[in-house]
Amino acid sequence: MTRLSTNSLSNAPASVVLPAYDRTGLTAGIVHLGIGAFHRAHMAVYLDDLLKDNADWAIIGASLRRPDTKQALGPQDCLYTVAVRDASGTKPRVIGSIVDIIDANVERERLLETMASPNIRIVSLTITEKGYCHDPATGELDAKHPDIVHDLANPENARSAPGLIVAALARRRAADVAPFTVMSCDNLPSNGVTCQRIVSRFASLIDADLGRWVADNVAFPGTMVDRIVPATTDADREAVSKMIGADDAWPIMTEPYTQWVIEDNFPGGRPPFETVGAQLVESVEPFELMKLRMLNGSHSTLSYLGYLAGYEHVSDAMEDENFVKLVHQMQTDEIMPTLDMPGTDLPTYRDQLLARFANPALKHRTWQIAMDGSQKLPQRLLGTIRDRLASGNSIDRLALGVAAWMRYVMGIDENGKSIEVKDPMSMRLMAIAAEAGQSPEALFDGLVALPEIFGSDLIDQQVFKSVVVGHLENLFEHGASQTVADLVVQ
Ligand code: NAI
Ligand code: CS2
Repeated sequence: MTRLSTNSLSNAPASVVLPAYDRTGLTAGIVHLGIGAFHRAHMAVYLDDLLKDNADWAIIGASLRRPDTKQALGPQDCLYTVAVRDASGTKPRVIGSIVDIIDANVERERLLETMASPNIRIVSLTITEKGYCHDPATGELDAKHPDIVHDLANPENARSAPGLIVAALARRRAADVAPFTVMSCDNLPSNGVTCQRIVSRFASLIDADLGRWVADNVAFPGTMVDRIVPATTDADREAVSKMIGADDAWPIMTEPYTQWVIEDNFPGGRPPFETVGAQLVESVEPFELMKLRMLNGSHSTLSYLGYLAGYEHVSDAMEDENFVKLVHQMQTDEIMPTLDMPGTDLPTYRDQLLARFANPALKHRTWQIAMDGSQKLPQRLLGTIRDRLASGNSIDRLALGVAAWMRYVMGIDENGKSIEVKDPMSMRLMAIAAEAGQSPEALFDGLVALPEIFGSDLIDQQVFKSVVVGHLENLFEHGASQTVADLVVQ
Protein backbone atom coordinates (compact mmCIF):
# COMPACT_ATOMS: atom_id res chain seq x y z
CA MET A 1 0.00 0.00 0.00
CA THR A 2 1.28 3.53 -0.78
CA ARG A 3 2.26 5.87 2.08
CA LEU A 4 -0.21 8.58 3.02
CA SER A 5 0.97 11.77 1.27
CA THR A 6 -0.36 14.72 -0.73
CA ASN A 7 -0.30 12.56 -3.85
CA SER A 8 -2.19 9.68 -2.23
CA LEU A 9 -5.16 11.85 -1.24
CA SER A 10 -6.69 11.71 -4.73
CA ASN A 11 -7.19 7.96 -4.29
CA ALA A 12 -8.77 8.16 -0.84
CA PRO A 13 -12.22 6.51 -0.50
CA ALA A 14 -15.17 8.91 -0.45
CA SER A 15 -15.74 8.06 3.22
CA VAL A 16 -12.49 9.82 4.20
CA VAL A 17 -12.82 13.54 4.95
CA LEU A 18 -9.92 15.49 3.39
CA PRO A 19 -8.53 19.01 4.00
CA ALA A 20 -10.94 21.55 2.49
CA TYR A 21 -8.22 23.99 1.48
CA ASP A 22 -5.13 24.25 -0.76
CA ARG A 23 -2.18 23.41 1.48
CA THR A 24 0.30 24.99 -0.94
CA GLY A 25 -1.12 28.38 0.00
CA LEU A 26 -0.55 28.00 3.73
CA THR A 27 1.97 29.88 5.86
CA ALA A 28 2.69 29.16 9.53
CA GLY A 29 1.47 31.48 12.28
CA ILE A 30 1.89 29.00 15.13
CA VAL A 31 4.70 26.87 16.53
CA HIS A 32 3.40 24.04 18.70
CA LEU A 33 5.77 22.43 21.18
CA GLY A 34 4.85 18.82 21.98
CA ILE A 35 3.36 17.63 18.69
CA GLY A 36 1.83 14.57 20.35
CA ALA A 37 -1.44 12.69 20.13
CA PHE A 38 -3.60 15.20 21.94
CA HIS A 39 -2.56 18.26 19.94
CA ARG A 40 -3.17 16.39 16.72
CA ALA A 41 -6.67 15.35 17.80
CA HIS A 42 -7.58 18.72 19.26
CA MET A 43 -6.00 22.08 18.34
CA ALA A 44 -4.75 20.86 14.95
CA VAL A 45 -8.33 19.82 14.07
CA TYR A 46 -9.78 23.18 15.08
CA LEU A 47 -7.13 24.84 12.88
CA ASP A 48 -7.91 22.42 10.04
CA ASP A 49 -11.49 23.68 10.22
CA LEU A 50 -10.51 27.36 9.82
CA LEU A 51 -7.51 27.36 7.44
CA LYS A 52 -9.69 27.68 4.32
CA ASP A 53 -10.26 31.36 5.11
CA ASN A 54 -7.25 31.93 7.36
CA ALA A 55 -4.29 30.53 5.41
CA ASP A 56 -1.62 32.27 7.54
CA TRP A 57 -2.40 30.24 10.68
CA ALA A 58 -0.88 26.87 9.80
CA ILE A 59 1.13 25.01 12.45
CA ILE A 60 4.80 24.10 12.62
CA GLY A 61 5.14 21.29 15.14
CA ALA A 62 8.19 20.66 17.31
CA SER A 63 8.89 17.45 19.13
CA LEU A 64 11.10 17.82 22.18
CA ARG A 65 11.32 14.21 23.36
CA ARG A 66 9.86 12.05 20.56
CA PRO A 67 12.12 11.96 17.46
CA ASP A 68 9.81 9.24 16.10
CA THR A 69 7.17 11.91 15.49
CA LYS A 70 9.14 13.48 12.64
CA GLN A 71 10.22 10.05 11.40
CA ALA A 72 6.54 9.11 11.12
CA LEU A 73 4.99 12.31 9.79
CA GLY A 74 7.83 13.77 7.75
CA PRO A 75 7.45 11.28 4.88
CA GLN A 76 3.68 11.91 4.91
CA ASP A 77 3.96 15.66 4.15
CA CYS A 78 2.90 16.00 7.84
CA LEU A 79 -0.52 14.59 6.93
CA TYR A 80 -2.16 12.13 9.32
CA THR A 81 -5.57 10.65 10.07
CA VAL A 82 -7.82 11.45 13.00
CA ALA A 83 -10.12 8.43 13.53
CA VAL A 84 -13.18 9.41 15.57
CA ARG A 85 -14.55 6.30 17.22
CA ASP A 86 -17.63 5.31 19.20
CA ALA A 87 -20.12 2.44 19.30
CA SER A 88 -21.52 3.50 15.90
CA GLY A 89 -18.17 3.02 14.16
CA THR A 90 -15.09 4.98 13.02
CA LYS A 91 -15.01 8.19 10.99
CA PRO A 92 -11.58 8.91 9.38
CA ARG A 93 -10.45 12.43 8.56
CA VAL A 94 -7.07 13.46 7.12
CA ILE A 95 -5.67 16.59 8.79
CA GLY A 96 -3.42 19.01 6.92
CA SER A 97 -2.96 21.93 9.34
CA ILE A 98 0.58 20.92 10.36
CA VAL A 99 2.93 21.99 7.57
CA ASP A 100 6.33 21.18 9.07
CA ILE A 101 7.83 19.22 11.95
CA ILE A 102 11.06 20.08 13.72
CA ASP A 103 12.91 17.63 15.92
CA ALA A 104 14.10 19.99 18.65
CA ASN A 105 16.96 17.75 19.65
CA VAL A 106 18.70 17.83 16.28
CA GLU A 107 17.29 21.02 14.73
CA ARG A 108 17.38 23.37 17.72
CA GLU A 109 18.75 26.35 15.79
CA ARG A 110 16.06 25.98 13.12
CA LEU A 111 13.42 25.79 15.85
CA LEU A 112 14.69 28.93 17.60
CA GLU A 113 14.96 30.82 14.32
CA THR A 114 11.40 29.78 13.44
CA MET A 115 10.04 30.81 16.85
CA ALA A 116 11.89 34.13 16.54
CA SER A 117 10.42 34.98 13.12
CA PRO A 118 7.70 37.70 13.12
CA ASN A 119 5.09 35.58 11.30
CA ILE A 120 4.95 33.25 14.31
CA ARG A 121 2.46 34.96 16.61
CA ILE A 122 1.55 32.04 18.90
CA VAL A 123 3.65 29.34 20.55
CA SER A 124 1.36 26.68 22.01
CA LEU A 125 2.23 23.68 24.16
CA THR A 126 1.16 20.14 25.00
CA ILE A 127 4.37 18.91 26.61
CA THR A 128 2.81 16.88 29.49
CA GLU A 129 2.69 18.15 33.04
CA LYS A 130 6.33 17.14 33.63
CA GLY A 131 7.49 19.26 30.68
CA TYR A 132 7.08 22.44 32.73
CA CYS A 133 9.95 21.43 35.04
CA HIS A 134 7.96 22.70 38.00
CA ASP A 135 7.01 21.73 41.53
CA PRO A 136 3.51 20.20 41.02
CA ALA A 137 2.34 21.24 44.50
CA THR A 138 3.24 24.93 44.13
CA GLY A 139 3.42 25.48 40.35
CA GLU A 140 6.83 27.15 40.78
CA LEU A 141 9.81 26.54 38.49
CA ASP A 142 12.08 23.81 39.88
CA ALA A 143 15.48 25.51 39.42
CA LYS A 144 17.16 22.25 40.45
CA HIS A 145 15.49 20.26 37.66
CA PRO A 146 18.31 18.74 35.55
CA ASP A 147 16.94 20.27 32.34
CA ILE A 148 16.70 23.70 33.96
CA VAL A 149 20.20 23.45 35.44
CA HIS A 150 21.46 22.56 31.97
CA ASP A 151 19.53 25.33 30.21
CA LEU A 152 20.55 28.06 32.66
CA ALA A 153 24.17 27.13 31.95
CA ASN A 154 23.59 26.74 28.18
CA PRO A 155 20.71 29.08 27.24
CA GLU A 156 21.35 28.89 23.51
CA ASN A 157 21.44 25.11 23.73
CA ALA A 158 18.22 24.76 25.71
CA ARG A 159 16.41 21.42 25.84
CA SER A 160 13.49 22.27 28.13
CA ALA A 161 10.31 23.99 26.97
CA PRO A 162 10.83 26.97 29.31
CA GLY A 163 14.43 27.26 28.08
CA LEU A 164 13.46 27.17 24.40
CA ILE A 165 10.65 29.68 24.85
CA VAL A 166 12.93 32.13 26.68
CA ALA A 167 15.75 31.71 24.15
CA ALA A 168 13.33 32.55 21.31
CA LEU A 169 11.81 35.49 23.21
CA ALA A 170 15.31 36.83 23.91
CA ARG A 171 16.03 36.79 20.17
CA ARG A 172 12.80 38.65 19.43
CA ARG A 173 13.56 41.24 22.10
CA ALA A 174 17.09 41.77 20.71
CA ALA A 175 15.67 42.19 17.20
CA ASP A 176 12.90 44.48 18.45
CA VAL A 177 10.27 41.99 17.24
CA ALA A 178 7.05 41.83 19.27
CA PRO A 179 6.81 38.66 21.41
CA PHE A 180 4.60 35.71 20.48
CA THR A 181 1.73 34.71 22.75
CA VAL A 182 2.39 31.55 24.79
CA MET A 183 -0.66 29.28 25.02
CA SER A 184 -0.44 26.22 27.25
CA CYS A 185 -2.90 23.45 26.34
CA ASP A 186 -1.78 21.10 29.11
CA ASN A 187 -3.80 19.72 32.03
CA LEU A 188 -2.16 22.04 34.54
CA PRO A 189 -4.13 24.07 37.10
CA SER A 190 -4.32 27.71 35.92
CA ASN A 191 -2.14 26.64 32.98
CA GLY A 192 -1.72 30.19 31.63
CA VAL A 193 -0.69 31.75 34.96
CA THR A 194 1.43 28.71 35.82
CA CYS A 195 3.24 28.84 32.47
CA GLN A 196 3.82 32.59 32.86
CA ARG A 197 5.25 32.10 36.35
CA ILE A 198 7.62 29.37 35.17
CA VAL A 199 8.80 31.11 31.98
CA SER A 200 9.20 34.53 33.63
CA ARG A 201 11.17 32.98 36.49
CA PHE A 202 13.45 31.13 34.08
CA ALA A 203 14.02 34.36 32.11
CA SER A 204 14.88 36.29 35.27
CA LEU A 205 17.44 33.64 36.22
CA ILE A 206 19.08 34.24 32.84
CA ASP A 207 18.88 38.04 33.05
CA ALA A 208 16.82 40.23 35.38
CA ASP A 209 15.86 42.71 32.62
CA LEU A 210 14.77 39.86 30.34
CA GLY A 211 12.66 38.48 33.16
CA ARG A 212 10.95 41.83 33.63
CA TRP A 213 10.41 42.17 29.87
CA VAL A 214 8.77 38.72 29.69
CA ALA A 215 6.56 39.43 32.70
CA ASP A 216 5.53 42.83 31.28
CA ASN A 217 5.17 42.03 27.58
CA VAL A 218 4.34 38.36 26.95
CA ALA A 219 0.74 37.11 27.07
CA PHE A 220 -0.02 33.67 28.53
CA PRO A 221 -3.74 32.99 28.02
CA GLY A 222 -5.15 30.07 29.98
CA THR A 223 -7.11 27.27 28.35
CA MET A 224 -9.32 24.35 29.26
CA VAL A 225 -8.84 21.52 26.80
CA ASP A 226 -10.82 18.33 26.57
CA ARG A 227 -10.79 15.37 24.20
CA ILE A 228 -9.93 11.81 25.21
CA VAL A 229 -7.01 10.68 23.05
CA PRO A 230 -5.44 7.28 23.85
CA ALA A 231 -1.94 6.45 22.60
CA THR A 232 -2.06 4.87 19.11
CA THR A 233 -1.44 1.11 18.83
CA ASP A 234 -0.20 -0.97 15.90
CA ALA A 235 -3.71 -2.38 15.55
CA ASP A 236 -4.97 1.20 15.15
CA ARG A 237 -2.36 1.88 12.45
CA GLU A 238 -3.42 -1.23 10.56
CA ALA A 239 -7.14 -0.49 10.84
CA VAL A 240 -6.82 3.14 9.76
CA SER A 241 -4.44 2.41 6.89
CA LYS A 242 -6.97 -0.10 5.52
CA MET A 243 -9.76 2.47 5.95
CA ILE A 244 -8.00 5.30 4.08
CA GLY A 245 -6.28 3.15 1.46
CA ALA A 246 -2.79 4.37 2.35
CA ASP A 247 -0.20 3.65 5.05
CA ASP A 248 -0.48 6.16 7.89
CA ALA A 249 2.46 5.68 10.27
CA TRP A 250 0.80 7.59 13.12
CA PRO A 251 -2.97 8.04 13.00
CA ILE A 252 -4.73 9.43 16.05
CA MET A 253 -7.70 7.73 17.70
CA THR A 254 -10.22 9.80 19.58
CA GLU A 255 -13.84 10.29 20.60
CA PRO A 256 -16.53 12.49 19.05
CA TYR A 257 -16.51 14.90 22.03
CA THR A 258 -14.21 17.90 22.00
CA GLN A 259 -14.13 21.13 24.00
CA TRP A 260 -11.76 24.11 24.05
CA VAL A 261 -12.15 27.14 26.30
CA ILE A 262 -9.58 29.90 25.75
CA GLU A 263 -8.86 33.19 27.52
CA ASP A 264 -9.04 35.88 24.86
CA ASN A 265 -5.61 37.47 25.37
CA PHE A 266 -3.59 37.49 22.13
CA PRO A 267 -1.86 40.89 21.64
CA GLY A 268 -0.21 39.62 18.42
CA GLY A 269 -3.51 38.38 17.00
CA ARG A 270 -5.07 34.93 16.80
CA PRO A 271 -7.09 32.75 14.47
CA PRO A 272 -10.92 33.10 14.76
CA PHE A 273 -11.16 30.11 17.10
CA GLU A 274 -14.74 31.03 17.94
CA THR A 275 -15.81 30.30 14.35
CA VAL A 276 -14.92 26.63 14.76
CA GLY A 277 -16.48 25.85 18.13
CA ALA A 278 -13.95 27.07 20.69
CA GLN A 279 -15.24 29.26 23.54
CA LEU A 280 -13.41 32.56 24.11
CA VAL A 281 -13.75 33.75 27.71
CA GLU A 282 -12.27 36.31 30.08
CA SER A 283 -11.33 33.70 32.70
CA VAL A 284 -10.94 29.97 32.10
CA GLU A 285 -10.58 29.11 35.81
CA PRO A 286 -14.07 27.73 36.57
CA PHE A 287 -14.09 25.64 33.37
CA GLU A 288 -10.61 24.29 34.15
CA LEU A 289 -11.47 23.42 37.76
CA MET A 290 -14.61 21.60 36.64
CA LYS A 291 -12.77 19.57 34.03
CA LEU A 292 -9.62 18.76 36.03
CA ARG A 293 -11.69 17.63 39.02
CA MET A 294 -14.69 15.95 37.38
CA LEU A 295 -12.98 14.30 34.41
CA ASN A 296 -9.33 13.99 35.37
CA GLY A 297 -9.92 13.25 39.06
CA SER A 298 -12.26 10.43 38.03
CA HIS A 299 -9.87 9.28 35.31
CA SER A 300 -6.94 8.95 37.71
CA THR A 301 -9.09 7.15 40.29
CA LEU A 302 -10.33 4.73 37.64
CA SER A 303 -6.81 4.23 36.30
CA TYR A 304 -5.18 3.12 39.58
CA LEU A 305 -8.12 1.10 40.91
CA GLY A 306 -8.84 -0.27 37.43
CA TYR A 307 -5.25 -1.33 36.82
CA LEU A 308 -5.05 -3.01 40.25
CA ALA A 309 -8.36 -4.78 39.58
CA GLY A 310 -7.02 -6.11 36.29
CA TYR A 311 -8.88 -3.80 33.90
CA GLU A 312 -6.62 -2.87 30.96
CA HIS A 313 -8.84 -0.08 29.65
CA VAL A 314 -11.08 2.55 31.23
CA SER A 315 -14.00 1.13 29.23
CA ASP A 316 -13.36 -2.29 30.81
CA ALA A 317 -13.56 -0.79 34.31
CA MET A 318 -16.79 0.94 33.31
CA GLU A 319 -18.36 -2.46 32.71
CA ASP A 320 -18.00 -3.10 36.46
CA GLU A 321 -21.11 -1.61 38.06
CA ASN A 322 -19.30 -0.98 41.33
CA PHE A 323 -16.71 1.13 39.51
CA VAL A 324 -19.47 3.08 37.81
CA LYS A 325 -21.18 3.65 41.17
CA LEU A 326 -17.88 4.73 42.75
CA VAL A 327 -17.21 7.37 40.11
CA HIS A 328 -20.83 8.53 39.98
CA GLN A 329 -20.93 8.92 43.78
CA MET A 330 -17.49 10.57 43.92
CA GLN A 331 -18.51 13.12 41.28
CA THR A 332 -21.98 13.75 42.73
CA ASP A 333 -21.25 13.76 46.47
CA GLU A 334 -17.64 14.93 46.71
CA ILE A 335 -16.60 16.88 43.58
CA MET A 336 -19.68 18.72 42.30
CA PRO A 337 -20.28 20.46 45.67
CA THR A 338 -16.82 22.08 45.33
CA LEU A 339 -17.60 23.64 41.93
CA ASP A 340 -19.17 26.98 41.09
CA MET A 341 -20.40 26.72 37.51
CA PRO A 342 -23.46 28.90 37.08
CA GLY A 343 -25.27 27.99 33.87
CA THR A 344 -23.70 24.54 33.67
CA ASP A 345 -25.90 21.53 34.38
CA LEU A 346 -23.36 19.52 36.38
CA PRO A 347 -25.47 16.30 36.61
CA THR A 348 -25.72 16.28 32.82
CA TYR A 349 -21.97 16.99 32.51
CA ARG A 350 -21.36 14.07 34.91
CA ASP A 351 -23.58 11.66 32.97
CA GLN A 352 -21.87 12.71 29.72
CA LEU A 353 -18.47 11.97 31.31
CA LEU A 354 -19.60 8.49 32.39
CA ALA A 355 -20.78 7.76 28.85
CA ARG A 356 -17.46 9.00 27.44
CA PHE A 357 -15.49 6.79 29.84
CA ALA A 358 -17.64 3.81 28.80
CA ASN A 359 -17.02 4.35 25.05
CA PRO A 360 -16.33 0.73 23.98
CA ALA A 361 -14.49 1.81 20.82
CA LEU A 362 -11.84 3.84 22.65
CA LYS A 363 -9.15 1.63 24.15
CA HIS A 364 -7.68 4.06 26.69
CA ARG A 365 -5.24 2.08 28.83
CA THR A 366 -5.46 2.51 32.59
CA TRP A 367 -1.66 2.22 32.60
CA GLN A 368 -1.34 5.25 30.30
CA ILE A 369 -3.54 7.46 32.50
CA ALA A 370 -1.72 6.19 35.59
CA MET A 371 1.52 7.68 34.18
CA ASP A 372 3.08 10.73 35.87
CA GLY A 373 0.76 10.57 38.89
CA SER A 374 3.12 12.76 40.94
CA GLN A 375 2.48 15.53 38.41
CA LYS A 376 -1.28 14.95 38.22
CA LEU A 377 -2.55 14.21 41.76
CA PRO A 378 -2.32 17.80 43.08
CA GLN A 379 -4.75 19.28 40.56
CA ARG A 380 -6.92 16.19 40.07
CA LEU A 381 -7.58 14.97 43.62
CA LEU A 382 -5.67 16.86 46.33
CA GLY A 383 -7.16 20.29 45.63
CA THR A 384 -10.67 18.85 45.89
CA ILE A 385 -9.73 17.02 49.10
CA ARG A 386 -8.41 20.26 50.63
CA ASP A 387 -11.67 22.03 49.81
CA ARG A 388 -13.74 19.18 51.28
CA LEU A 389 -11.64 19.06 54.46
CA ALA A 390 -11.86 22.84 54.87
CA SER A 391 -15.67 22.60 54.76
CA GLY A 392 -15.73 19.58 57.07
CA ASN A 393 -17.17 17.27 54.42
CA SER A 394 -16.44 13.65 53.54
CA ILE A 395 -13.53 12.63 51.32
CA ASP A 396 -14.10 8.86 51.30
CA ARG A 397 -14.09 8.29 47.54
CA LEU A 398 -11.51 10.95 46.70
CA ALA A 399 -9.22 9.45 49.34
CA LEU A 400 -9.59 6.03 47.74
CA GLY A 401 -8.13 7.51 44.56
CA VAL A 402 -5.10 8.69 46.53
CA ALA A 403 -4.80 5.34 48.34
CA ALA A 404 -4.94 3.49 45.02
CA TRP A 405 -2.11 5.65 43.68
CA MET A 406 -0.04 4.91 46.79
CA ARG A 407 -0.71 1.18 46.33
CA TYR A 408 0.13 1.44 42.62
CA VAL A 409 3.56 3.06 43.13
CA MET A 410 4.62 0.03 45.17
CA GLY A 411 5.24 -1.38 41.71
CA ILE A 412 3.77 -4.82 42.39
CA ASP A 413 0.23 -5.72 41.32
CA GLU A 414 -2.26 -7.94 43.16
CA ASN A 415 -0.89 -11.02 41.43
CA GLY A 416 2.68 -10.27 42.47
CA LYS A 417 3.66 -9.06 38.99
CA SER A 418 5.72 -5.90 38.63
CA ILE A 419 4.05 -2.69 37.49
CA GLU A 420 5.99 -0.34 35.19
CA VAL A 421 5.51 2.85 37.22
CA LYS A 422 6.23 5.65 34.70
CA ASP A 423 6.73 8.89 36.62
CA PRO A 424 9.52 11.50 36.83
CA MET A 425 9.68 10.65 40.55
CA SER A 426 9.34 6.86 40.15
CA MET A 427 12.72 6.02 41.74
CA ARG A 428 11.92 8.02 44.88
CA LEU A 429 8.33 6.79 45.06
CA MET A 430 9.28 3.13 44.75
CA ALA A 431 12.14 3.51 47.24
CA ILE A 432 9.70 4.94 49.79
CA ALA A 433 7.26 2.11 49.06
CA ALA A 434 9.98 -0.52 49.44
CA GLU A 435 11.03 1.03 52.75
CA ALA A 436 7.42 0.86 53.97
CA GLY A 437 7.17 -2.87 53.30
CA GLN A 438 3.66 -4.18 54.01
CA SER A 439 2.71 -1.35 56.40
CA PRO A 440 -0.10 0.84 55.00
CA GLU A 441 0.66 3.54 57.59
CA ALA A 442 4.38 3.58 56.77
CA LEU A 443 3.56 3.80 53.07
CA PHE A 444 1.25 6.76 53.70
CA ASP A 445 3.74 8.49 56.00
CA GLY A 446 6.56 8.11 53.49
CA LEU A 447 4.61 9.43 50.50
CA VAL A 448 2.65 12.23 52.20
CA ALA A 449 6.00 13.66 53.32
CA LEU A 450 6.80 14.56 49.68
CA PRO A 451 6.12 18.32 49.51
CA GLU A 452 6.33 18.40 45.70
CA ILE A 453 3.10 16.40 45.65
CA PHE A 454 1.33 16.91 49.00
CA GLY A 455 2.59 20.38 49.89
CA SER A 456 3.31 21.06 53.55
CA ASP A 457 -0.25 20.88 54.93
CA LEU A 458 -1.65 17.41 54.23
CA ILE A 459 1.08 15.70 56.29
CA ASP A 460 -0.60 17.13 59.41
CA GLN A 461 -4.18 16.41 58.30
CA GLN A 462 -5.33 13.58 60.62
CA VAL A 463 -8.68 13.03 58.87
CA PHE A 464 -6.86 12.70 55.53
CA LYS A 465 -4.43 10.20 57.06
CA SER A 466 -7.01 8.04 58.76
CA VAL A 467 -9.25 7.78 55.67
CA VAL A 468 -6.40 7.07 53.25
CA VAL A 469 -4.71 4.55 55.59
CA GLY A 470 -8.07 2.85 56.12
CA HIS A 471 -8.43 2.41 52.36
CA LEU A 472 -4.84 1.21 52.06
CA GLU A 473 -5.51 -1.46 54.68
CA ASN A 474 -8.49 -2.66 52.63
CA LEU A 475 -6.52 -2.57 49.40
CA PHE A 476 -3.72 -4.59 51.00
CA GLU A 477 -6.14 -7.11 52.54
CA HIS A 478 -9.00 -7.40 50.04
CA GLY A 479 -7.71 -5.93 46.77
CA ALA A 480 -9.14 -3.16 44.61
CA SER A 481 -12.32 -4.85 43.37
CA GLN A 482 -13.55 -5.77 46.84
CA THR A 483 -12.51 -2.43 48.31
CA VAL A 484 -14.56 -0.61 45.67
CA ALA A 485 -17.53 -2.91 46.20
CA ASP A 486 -17.37 -2.37 49.98
CA LEU A 487 -17.23 1.42 49.62
CA VAL A 488 -20.00 2.12 47.16
CA VAL A 489 -23.54 2.68 48.37
CA GLN A 490 -25.42 -0.13 46.67
P1 NAI B 1 1.99 12.25 23.85
O1 NAI B 1 2.88 11.35 24.63
O2 NAI B 1 1.38 11.79 22.60
O3 NAI B 1 2.79 13.60 23.52
C1 NAI B 1 3.52 14.23 24.52
C2 NAI B 1 4.39 15.29 23.85
O4 NAI B 1 5.10 15.94 24.88
C3 NAI B 1 5.42 14.67 22.92
O5 NAI B 1 5.55 15.47 21.78
C4 NAI B 1 6.72 14.71 23.72
O6 NAI B 1 7.84 14.95 22.88
C5 NAI B 1 6.49 15.90 24.62
N1 NAI B 1 7.17 15.76 25.92
C6 NAI B 1 7.12 14.71 26.76
N2 NAI B 1 7.89 14.96 27.85
C7 NAI B 1 8.40 16.20 27.69
C8 NAI B 1 9.27 17.05 28.44
N3 NAI B 1 9.78 16.63 29.60
N4 NAI B 1 9.58 18.27 27.95
C9 NAI B 1 9.08 18.69 26.77
N5 NAI B 1 8.25 17.95 25.99
C10 NAI B 1 7.93 16.73 26.45
O7 NAI B 1 0.86 12.71 24.91
P2 NAI B 1 -0.52 13.45 24.56
O8 NAI B 1 -1.62 12.45 24.53
O9 NAI B 1 -0.31 14.34 23.39
O10 NAI B 1 -0.76 14.34 25.87
C11 NAI B 1 0.11 15.43 26.09
C12 NAI B 1 -0.56 16.37 27.07
O11 NAI B 1 -1.76 16.88 26.50
C13 NAI B 1 -1.04 15.69 28.36
O12 NAI B 1 0.02 15.53 29.28
C14 NAI B 1 -2.09 16.67 28.85
O13 NAI B 1 -1.45 17.74 29.51
C15 NAI B 1 -2.69 17.16 27.54
N6 NAI B 1 -3.96 16.47 27.26
C16 NAI B 1 -3.97 15.17 26.82
C17 NAI B 1 -5.20 14.55 26.57
C18 NAI B 1 -5.30 13.12 26.13
O14 NAI B 1 -6.39 12.52 26.25
N7 NAI B 1 -4.23 12.51 25.64
C19 NAI B 1 -6.46 15.27 26.76
C20 NAI B 1 -6.33 16.60 27.29
C21 NAI B 1 -5.10 17.17 27.52
C1 CS2 C 1 -5.95 11.51 31.02
C2 CS2 C 1 -6.11 12.79 30.21
O1 CS2 C 1 -3.87 10.56 30.47
C3 CS2 C 1 -4.49 11.20 31.32
O2 CS2 C 1 -4.01 11.63 32.37
O3 CS2 C 1 -6.69 11.68 32.21
O4 CS2 C 1 -5.18 12.85 29.17
C4 CS2 C 1 -7.54 12.84 29.65
O5 CS2 C 1 -7.69 11.84 28.64
C5 CS2 C 1 -7.84 14.20 29.07
O6 CS2 C 1 -7.59 15.22 30.01
C6 CS2 C 1 -9.26 14.29 28.55
O7 CS2 C 1 -9.54 15.59 28.11
